[in-house]
Order: sequence, then structure tokens, then C-alpha cells
Amino acid sequence: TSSRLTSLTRGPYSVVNDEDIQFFNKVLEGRVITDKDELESHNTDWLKTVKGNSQVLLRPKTTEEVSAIVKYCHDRYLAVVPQGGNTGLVGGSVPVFDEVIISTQLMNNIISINPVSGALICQAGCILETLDSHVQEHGLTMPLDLGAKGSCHIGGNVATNAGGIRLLRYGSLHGTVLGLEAVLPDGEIMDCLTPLRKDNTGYDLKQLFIGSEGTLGIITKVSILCPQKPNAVCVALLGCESFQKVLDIFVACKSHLGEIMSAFEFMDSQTMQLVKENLSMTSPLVDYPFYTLVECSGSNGTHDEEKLTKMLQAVMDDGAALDGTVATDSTKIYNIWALRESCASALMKDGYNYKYDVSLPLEHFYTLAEVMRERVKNHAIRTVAYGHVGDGNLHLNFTTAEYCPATMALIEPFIYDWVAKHRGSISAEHGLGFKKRQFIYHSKTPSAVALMATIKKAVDPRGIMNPYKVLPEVTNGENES
Ligand code: FAD
Ligand code: S2G
Ligand code: ZN
Repeated sequence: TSSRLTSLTRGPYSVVNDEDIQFFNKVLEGRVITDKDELESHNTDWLKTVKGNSQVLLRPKTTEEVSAIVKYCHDRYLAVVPQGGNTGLVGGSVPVFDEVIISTQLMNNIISINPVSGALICQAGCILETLDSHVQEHGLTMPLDLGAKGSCHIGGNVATNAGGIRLLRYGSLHGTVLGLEAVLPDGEIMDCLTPLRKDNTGYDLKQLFIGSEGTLGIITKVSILCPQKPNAVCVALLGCESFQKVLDIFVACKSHLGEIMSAFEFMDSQTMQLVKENLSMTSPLVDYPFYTLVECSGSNGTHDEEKLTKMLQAVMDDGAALDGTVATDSTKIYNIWALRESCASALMKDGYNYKYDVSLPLEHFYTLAEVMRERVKNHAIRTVAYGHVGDGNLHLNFTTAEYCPATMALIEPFIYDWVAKHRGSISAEHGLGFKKRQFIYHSKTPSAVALMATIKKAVDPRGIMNPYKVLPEVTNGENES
């Protein structure tokens, strides 16, 4: 755990006792985990950089069970942390001290799919990949896709307002989520679960929960708009000599491909080297300083392939691209995507991963990687840059064999100051969680943060819902009276 934790004191919350465990067992019929070994993976984040010490993991199956246990925790002044697939990358999904972990793991029922409107209603614990395969049987696709799809829950996706590789095409969850059901910090059930695309009756409360990272309540059901499944998908991997050429290719794709472009990602050469070295992956292209991955998803494969090939010809002719390959069969498409989607796992093989997920104006986008690579130099095994160029979202990562305070001191707060100075966001899609909350002022004004704290206080006056996360100042609720 980074040094930050040492300066944090546990809030004045109650400590779980035997009576509490008895109550939880009465409500959850044995779906109460207190075994230390079983708790281990739920107490540790995916990056293995933050570790809590919860003594109990609860596995409810229904909204009513969640409501009963949250009401009990509220009355007993027990802090809780909602947990989905535990793939979050900012330490938001694990306890900081001994918060009760409430997992959506067993809340995985699909409630309804409307193949005409595309509205899917499901429980929050449905795994994204499972949902995607399910809705595909109805000619639909999920409006988001991310490397963690095999483990992340749709409730966690909504709670973190996850972006991912399809945001360029289908937009953010603030647009595709139609409705939510959530359990509030006092156990009340907020039912805003509607499959309607339009509903202008009062404040749009679901928007508050999208991106709230578990600090306002536990999302128990999601209603989301699933687009038509594309009939044809093709992918191109191109090699080029500079980041400026990456942007030139992006502009060419926008004009040649238009609405069929469904993803535009980039990787620098150090990233390609990383996945080759750490995961023995192979690239269909020889080495280049930069790579772009372009995906088209349309209704007519022949037309799409024609457009993609024409685009490829154009960028080769004008020298934007030095080389390129087009994939139309699913295996080749899968292998090209695997290069990009394996970055996170490849980084973990080095040891400790300092992970930064920032938005930047495209004119400054790759400069940060160059500045940081120079600054960190031989204090890291490597510095790699990849990400969702189409969204202006850079993923910048550094690794050392184990956590090194000297390396961290070279990175933070410099990287956040640089991003703020260049009018970027210090967290594009992963959220603030525990690890980044004290940098919120790099991207939000004090009055905005104060309003967030007012909302948090109004919704969670006792501060039991995921304390120590997202907002820096919010104390740990009222003192026990
Ligand atoms: P968890 O990690 O369990 O929780 C995340 C946060 O949401 C925590 O604060 C938790 O308290 C809260 N939470 C979880 N469930 C609920 C609920 N039901 N109600 C209320 N709060 C809840 N993220 C992106 O945005 N884009 C990417 O491209 C992307 N790629 C990734 C690739 C890999 C390999 C990995 C490991 C992660 C990636 N992520 C990405 C980060 C992560 O997968 C997302 O943040 C994801 O949405 C988290 O879902 P989860 O179910 O794992 O949530
Ligand atoms: C991605 C998650 C992993 C990382 O790959 O798009 O959002 O390494 C990221 O940051
Ligand atoms: Zn990402």
C-alpha cells in the first residue's frame, strides 16, 4: 500500500461483532464469508497496490437482501464497500480499513431484453462478457467493451462510468444507461429502473449514480440501451513513424470510414515491446514507433472492407502509414485486439505498476509520455503509452520490480500538475477511488467539489457508503451519538 495510507485514520465506525455476523447469516443464509484466505482476494485490488482488512464479505442475491443488510449497517454505523468484479484500477473497490464488503457476485440475473427497443434490464452483478454473449443472441450488442469484460460487473461499469474501446461509437454510459435501481445508504430502495429512452419528470437521479464509485449507494439493477449487433466487423493495424502521423490517420479514418468506425486505439513501440516480451505475443507487423488499431462495425462487410482498404491506400500513399494489415476473419481480429487488450496484464508481469489514465487535448497527448519517459528515465523498467485516441484518453504506465518511493516521487504530483496545466483531466475513465481522490482539485474547482460533498452528505449523512473514496474532504460522517 502506498505511503498515503499511513496519514489516514480509520473513521469512528463500529467494529463488526459476532451479533452482526449472526444477523448477516440470518438474512443471507450462509452467504457470509469470514474466512481470512477467502477474504484475501476481496481485500486486495486488481493491481495489488491497495489492501484492506475487512473481516466479512457479504453475498446478497436480491435487492431486498441488500436493503436489509445496508439498513442494518446504517443503524449499527458499520462502513461498507460495494464490490463488483474487483477490476477497478484506483483502489475504489476494496476496503481501506475494515469496511464490510458487499459483493454483487450472486446478483446475476437477466430480467428482460426487448429486441425491438434494445432495452436490457439485468441485475448489477451480471458479468459484462456474459451479457454481451446473451444480447448477441437477440441481435444486439453491449454498448461498452473493455479488457476486463470477463470479470467486471455491469453494476461496477455503471458505478465507474467505464469508458472502454467502444465509447467512440456508442458514447458514454451517461447516454446508454436508461434507468437504475439502487439501495441508498439508509437501506431505502431507489427505483428509477425504466426502459424508456425519454423521461423528463424531475431530476435525472440515475446520472448521480453513474460514476459515483459506490459512494452514494449500491446499484442493484441496470436498464441499458443495447445497439444492434453489427453484421460485419473488420480491423486494421497500421504502423507509423510519429504520433502526428497517428493523428493524421485518425483524421483520414474519420473522413473515409465515417459512422462505421467503432474504435480507434494507439500503442507506442514500447507498448508493443511490452506485450511481446512479457506475454510472448506476436504482431502481424514489423517494428514501428507507433501503431494504430482501427475497427469498423457496419451492416455490409463488402462495403466496409472497401472503405477500410481505400483508407489504408490513402494513408499509405500520403505517407501517414508505413505499413498496415486488414483483418476480416474473427481469429485475426481477435489476435490484433489481444495485443491492445493485454497491456494491463503484461504490465503486471514487471512487478509494480504506476498507472495513469488521463484525458488531454490531442496536441499535447503524446508529449506527456515523452516528458515522463525522460523524467523517470532509469528509475523504471519501462514507460509505455497506449489508449483510446478517439476519446483523447491516454493510458500512461510505468513499472518497477516493486514499489519504489523514489520513482513515485518523480511521477506524482508532477504528472497531475502537467495534465492540469495542459487543460486535461487527471482521470479520464477509471475514476478517483482511493488512490487519486486527493488530486481531484487538479480537474475540479473547489466549489464543484464542495457541491459534490453536499450531495454526498445529503444522500449519505452517516458517511458509511464507501468512505475514504472519491472526495478528499468528506470526513467519515457524523460521530456516533
Ligand atoms: P469493482 O472494481 O468491483 O468496483 C469499482 C468501483 O465501483 C468501486 O468504487 C466499487 O465500490 C464500485 N461498485 C462496484 N459495484 C457497484 C455497485 N453495484 N453499486 C455501486 N458501486 C459499485 N475501465 C475503463 O473505464 N475502460 C477500460 O478500457 C478499462 N479496461 C480495463 C482493462 C483491464 C484489464 C482491467 C483490469 C480494468 C480495466 N478497466 C477499464 C477498469 C475496470 O474494469 C472498470 O472500472 C470496471 O468498470 C470496474 O467494474 P467492476 O465490476 O470490476 O467494479
Ligand atoms: C485500457 C485499462 C488498463 C490500463 O486498457 O483501456 O483502461 O492498463 C485501460 O490502464
Ligand atoms: Zn481504457
